[in-house]
Amino acid sequence: MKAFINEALARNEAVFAWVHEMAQLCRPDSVHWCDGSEEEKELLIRQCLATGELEELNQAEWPGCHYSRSDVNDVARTEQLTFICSRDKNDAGVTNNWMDPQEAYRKLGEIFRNSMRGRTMYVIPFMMGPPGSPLRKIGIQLTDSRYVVLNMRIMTRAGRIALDDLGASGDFTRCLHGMADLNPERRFICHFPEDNTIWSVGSAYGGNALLGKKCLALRIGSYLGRTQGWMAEHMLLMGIENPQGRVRYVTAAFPSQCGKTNLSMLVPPKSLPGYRVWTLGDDIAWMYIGPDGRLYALNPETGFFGVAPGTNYKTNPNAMETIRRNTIFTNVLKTDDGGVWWEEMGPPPPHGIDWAGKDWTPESNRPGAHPNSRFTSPLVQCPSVSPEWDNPQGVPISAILFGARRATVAPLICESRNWQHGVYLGATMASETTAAAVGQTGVIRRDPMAMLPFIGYNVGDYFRHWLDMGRRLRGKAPKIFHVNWFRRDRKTNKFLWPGYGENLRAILWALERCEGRSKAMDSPMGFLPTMDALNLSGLDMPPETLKAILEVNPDDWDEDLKDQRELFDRIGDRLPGELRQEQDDFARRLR
Ligand code: OXD
Ligand code: MN
Repeated sequence: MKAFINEALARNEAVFAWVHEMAQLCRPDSVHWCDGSEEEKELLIRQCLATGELEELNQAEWPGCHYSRSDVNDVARTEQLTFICSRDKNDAGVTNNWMDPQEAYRKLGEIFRNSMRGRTMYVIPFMMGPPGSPLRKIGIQLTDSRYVVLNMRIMTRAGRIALDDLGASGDFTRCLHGMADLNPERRFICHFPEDNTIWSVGSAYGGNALLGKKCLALRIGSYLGRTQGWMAEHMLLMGIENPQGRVRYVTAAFPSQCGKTNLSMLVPPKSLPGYRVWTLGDDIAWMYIGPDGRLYALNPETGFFGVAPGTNYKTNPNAMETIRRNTIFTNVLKTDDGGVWWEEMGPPPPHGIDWAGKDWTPESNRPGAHPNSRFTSPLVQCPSVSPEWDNPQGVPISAILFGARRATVAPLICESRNWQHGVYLGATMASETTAAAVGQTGVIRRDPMAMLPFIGYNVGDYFRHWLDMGRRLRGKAPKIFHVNWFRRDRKTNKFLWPGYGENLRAILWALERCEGRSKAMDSPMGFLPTMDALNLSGLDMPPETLKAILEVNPDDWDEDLKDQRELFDRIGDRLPGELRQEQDDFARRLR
C-alpha cells in the first residue's frame, strides 16, 4: 500500500495538498489511502465486525453479506439540511436551501475541526462513469466511516483505478465527509458547485454520506452538465429487447421510492413472450449528445442502493437474486438465524432484532425494518444486467419517461406533443412523498423531473438547459412520455393498474410510438393510447378500468394547475417563457 500512496502523491500535488489540508482540519489519528483491493475490503470488514459497525450474517445463506444498523436519527436524506452554496443566492434558486459559501466553510469547518481525533481518515479516490467514457468524473472522498468506504466500493469504481485515471490533474471533486457526533443539530450537506466541492457532516446515511451518489452524480453533476452541455438526471436506465432481438433503451425519472429499481429489473409477464429487459441503472443517468447527434445515456454508478421493504420474489425477483451475495443490508430486521427480513419480503420470522436494535415479533405492531431500509449490492450481480452497462459511450435513448406517484389526475401513460411539451410535463411533475427523505409521507409535492432535491443550481436555468438540449438534438430527440402506475379507483381507493411486470405494456406502446406505429388519441394533456392500442393480452382488465386509468379529467386538473402556477411564479424571471406558454396552452385545452 505504501508504494501505491507514494506513487500517487508523487504524481498529484493537488490531491496531496488538499488531503493534507483537510487532515489538518479534522485531525484523524491516521490516514488510510484506499487502493480498492480485496485485501483492503477484508481488513475493513474485520475491523467493522470487531467494533460492531457491521454484524455478521449467516455466511452459508448470505455469502459475503453484512448487516448494519444506523443511528436511529440517521435513516434518510435530510433535505432541510442540504444546501447549495453558490456565491450568488439566485444561482441556487427557489427549490434549494442556500448558504453563503464562506459562511458554510466556516460553519462546517467548526464541526469538522478535530472531529476525527481517535479515528482514521480514509481517502477514497473514485470514478463515476465507465473508464474511458467522455463523461467520467473523478472524485476523492475523505471519510471517517468504514461503512461509507465499504458502500462506496460497491457504488463506485473506487481505489487505484481512479487515481491512475486522474494522473497529475487537479480536476476532481473534493468530497469531505465526517460523522462528527451524528447529531442532527450539527448535520449539514453542503455543495459548492463553483469549487467542485462537497462537505457533508453529521450523517452516515447513504444519500447524505456516499458523496458520489446524490451529491456528485446529481447535484454537482447537474451543475457541471449545464456548463459542459450534458445532463445528470434522477433516472433509471434500461434496455428492452423485443422478440426479434432488437434492444431499445429507455430512461425513466421517478421520485425516490416510486419503483425505479423494480422497473429497471422488470421481468416481462408470461403473456408477453419473447420480450426481455436489460438493466443498466436504477437511480442515475448521465446523458449527452453522441457523435451521431442522438442522446446517449450511461449509469455513473456500479451498484444499487435499493429500498428493501416491498422487495420480494414477486415484485422484483432480479433484485432478490442480486442481493444474495456481497451485499450490505442497512436497517432491515435481523433474524435469529443470521438472515434478514423486511416487510413484504415473505412470511415474517417468529422473532428478530429490528432496525432500531430492539426485540421484534410479528405481534410487535411496528415495522421490523425501517421503511427506508436499504441494500447495497454490486450491479454486476443482477441477473438482468445489460452487456452494455459499462459501455464508455453509453447507449442511445429512444424514450424518456417521467413518472409520478399520483392517486388521481395523471393517466397511465401520455405522450408529449414534442420535446418542449415533454419538458413542460417533466417540469410540472408532482408526486406523493415517500420515506426516502425525512418528513411527512404521502403528501403531494411538485417534483420537477423527480429532481427537486437534486438540482444543483437554479431550477429555472435547469429547465432552460433541458430546452436547449432539445434544440441541440434537432429532430433526433427521444420522445418524452409521462407515466403513472399508481392511479387509484375513486370509490375503493384500490390501485387501478397492476404495476410491476405489467408496466412493460405501457412502455411497449411508447416504443411503438417512437417508431411512428400504434394508435393514439388526443387529450388536453397529450396523446393517450386508444383503448385497443395497449397490448393487454393475458391481462384481465375490464374496459371501464382501462378507461378510468386513461382518463384526463379537466375538473381534476384545476387544483393541480393552480399549484403548478405557484411553482412557476416562485421560480420567477428565470423560468423559460416557453414553459409558461405550454401551461397556458394546457389550460386552454382543458377548457
Ligand atoms: C435514493 C433516493 O436513495 O432517491 O436513491 O433517496
Ligand atoms: Mn434516488
